[in-house]
Amino acid sequence: MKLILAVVQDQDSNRLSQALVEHHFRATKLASTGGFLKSGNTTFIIGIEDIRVQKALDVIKDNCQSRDQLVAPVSPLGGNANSYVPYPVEVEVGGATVFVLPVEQFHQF
Ligand code: 2BA
Ligand code: 2BA
Repeated sequence: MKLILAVVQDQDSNRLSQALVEHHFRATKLASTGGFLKSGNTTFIIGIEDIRVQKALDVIKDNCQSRDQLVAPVSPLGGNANSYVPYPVEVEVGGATVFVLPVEQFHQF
């Protein structure tokens, strides 16, 4: 068994939820926050048999898209003035950042 952790953009989370249900995958959604942009994203936890991992990855890939996002400048107050960028910078936020971990045990009580 494997555990898939997928960090996706909030805009894609409902579509991905529906697609996972349609394909009979079980999942849990957590509200999360990106460390860099400090804005909301969604983390899916999907416990799954090894043989179905690739299909789940395909579903994630098909339902999540990358987007460019502007990062507003942050005042250097209390921070490092040398790294201060006074204008918005565009970053590409990926469709999904996915980790696949081995599961040692799975219980449902
Ligand atoms: P939910 O996804 O809201 O599912 C609630 C209950 O609905 C499940 O109870 C199960 O009885 C049923 N269910 C869910 N998905 C189904 C499906 N594709 N086909 C048929 N029935 C389905 P539990 O199995 O006790 O799960 C309780 C909660 O634990 C789930 O809430 C989900 O948040 C989490 N969970 C369960 N299995 C998971 C897994 N393999 N990976 C990640 N999270 C899981
Ligand atoms: P955030 O940390 O808010 O990052 C959003 C986007 O900003 C990233 O997109 C990347 O393009 C850029 N970025 C992040 N950290 C950066 C840095 N130190 N320097 C320059 N640019 C940076 P993605 O890479 O597609 O990541 C989207 C979200 O996925 C991240 O949101 C984070 O929540 C999660 N994530 C990405 N890589 C991760 C990792 N290795 N471990 C845990 N979570 C990760």
